[in-house]
Amino acid sequence: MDKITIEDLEIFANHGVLGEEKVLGQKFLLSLYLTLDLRKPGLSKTLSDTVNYAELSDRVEEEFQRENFDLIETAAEKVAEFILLNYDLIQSVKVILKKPWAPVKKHLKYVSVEIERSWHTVYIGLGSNIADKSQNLKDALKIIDDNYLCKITKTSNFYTTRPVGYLNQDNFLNCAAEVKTLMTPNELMDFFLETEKSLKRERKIHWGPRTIDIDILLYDDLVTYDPHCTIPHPRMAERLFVITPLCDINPYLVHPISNKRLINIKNVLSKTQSL
Ligand code: PH2
Ligand code: MG
Ligand code: MG
Repeated sequence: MDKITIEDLEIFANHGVLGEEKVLGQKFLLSLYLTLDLRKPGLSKTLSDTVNYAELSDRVEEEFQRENFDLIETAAEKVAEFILLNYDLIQSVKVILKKPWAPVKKHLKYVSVEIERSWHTVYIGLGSNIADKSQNLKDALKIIDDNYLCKITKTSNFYTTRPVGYLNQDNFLNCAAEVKTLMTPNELMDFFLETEKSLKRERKIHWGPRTIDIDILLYDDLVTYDPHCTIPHPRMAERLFVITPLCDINPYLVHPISNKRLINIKNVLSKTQSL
């Protein structure tokens, strides 16, 4: 991917664990590696098709000086987040923050931290079979979209589906959504568990009735084997109530383990299952 680079931007600021650092301030060198598509502005010759590096440098400097942090880790994290939240064209950013006058009782060139942050594309599955099912799905989608680290970019139709697994319960209403997020898989998982709780989800019967269930199905091309946060969702490819709404959003998505397109998975499942 194309990049705009700003290297060793000099900023005077007051980050540091020691009181003296907060009072006196010191020099920081900030390097930014911004990933974005430069083909369009390259051909259109138009500034609004790219990021104005002069304007970005000014705003980043202002943001960097706005608050004083103990850790350069925090200062770097805030810069990455500021850039990704304020510049839609930027997909990812590497931040290197150097502190050449770090209070270490030795000669050194600098102390630095380096982080890389980016937007992630996540597909989620939602289900409800208690009370106002449609309202529950809408409430959950709204809570997710209202979180500043998440944007819902696509939503599927809502489908009435027969219960799978534990059969002695009401029909479900299921849907899926595409989410752009800055959260890690574990942060997203915690956020969804909290959202389920806030919508009065109670866990009594495994696979039993619920006001809302929010599952992470896919997170970029990631494959994890963490039992608390398994991605892709281990049972997604066996369930028509998951695959059908996902196909509304993008039928050509490829499952990163089987390497099969969702539409092919759906066609095979449809031979033995119905919603
Ligand atoms: N969720 C389950 C178990 N069974 N059946 C349908 N139709 N829809 C669901 O969302 C569902 C289910 C566990 O998450
Ligand atoms: Mg589920
Ligand atoms: Mg769940």
